[in-house]
Amino acid sequence: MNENFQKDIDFGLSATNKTLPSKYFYDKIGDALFVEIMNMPEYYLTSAEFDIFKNQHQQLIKALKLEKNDFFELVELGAGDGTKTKQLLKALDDQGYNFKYAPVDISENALEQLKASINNELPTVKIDPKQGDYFNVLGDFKTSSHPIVVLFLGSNIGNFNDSKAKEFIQKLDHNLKTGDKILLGVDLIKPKSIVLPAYDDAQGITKRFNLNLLTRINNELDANFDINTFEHKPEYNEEEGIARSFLVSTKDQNIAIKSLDKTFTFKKGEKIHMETSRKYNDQILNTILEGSFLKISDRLTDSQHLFADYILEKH
Ligand code: AVJ
Repeated sequence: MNENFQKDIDFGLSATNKTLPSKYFYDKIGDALFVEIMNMPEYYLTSAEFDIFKNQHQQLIKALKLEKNDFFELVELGAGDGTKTKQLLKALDDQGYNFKYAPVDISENALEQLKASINNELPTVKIDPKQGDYFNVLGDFKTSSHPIVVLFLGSNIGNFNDSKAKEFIQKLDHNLKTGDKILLGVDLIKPKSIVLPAYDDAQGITKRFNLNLLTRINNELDANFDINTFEHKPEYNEEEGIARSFLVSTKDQNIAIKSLDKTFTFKKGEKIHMETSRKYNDQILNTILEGSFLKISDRLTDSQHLFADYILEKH
């Protein structure tokens, strides 16, 4: 991990347009800040998707075309705390569906906590957590004889640029059988007046979330970023439907990263691209699905039409 981290940071800061991978936001402090983000009034994504799971779980079950007597597996990629998923698990369990829940997460700690809370709140639900990178576990369910439903919620796919998203979908496609489904949660393209505040909150939590990666580089790679000399600047382009977050250097400066034995030069006003948060509609999702055997079979949205959970079926 540390070797990849070091390599990725070096690569990103050496580029003409400096960039850092947002997947490294999530250390212990980053995880806690993301929980704060999900609870901010401006961050509509989490509550909108929760609204779908709470109020439309029956429609979800119907759209997934599940059979009560056929055992199936619900695999959740990047499960987190499972708040939304528990709504669906409870409904399936109450109605006597025959299934097991297999949450996949990088964090052993997150999985332990999720397992404990499921055992406590939904003691009759079978849970089989898998620790690891999404892609490493995908191969495991290729050989399964029972139907698979993959949950990839929370607009997590939004952090991929379109070519990475395509790559991800192709890999999923290759590992699924005909009839398997994906429940894909995405944020919908909408006006800037709604999207931008979600990434530029009044309390400055998202700013701390971004700056935390610089602190992480300071701590883990022995660097000397002064986080007071970087400003948080999110942008949103409504035509393309992409939000991007940047940190902007407020002065000319050199940053030394000792473990790399390198110095990086920043001009006043120079930006580091920190995160991409892509928003979707049917047309964009269809271009991502092109060339795969996955097709949109259904789509549920929250009452305010902010967020969508798509059901994709492998043909
Ligand atoms: C977890 C990728 C869905 O892009 O909206 C929240 C992460 N970044 N605020 C997003 C995030 C800043 C989030 N995702």
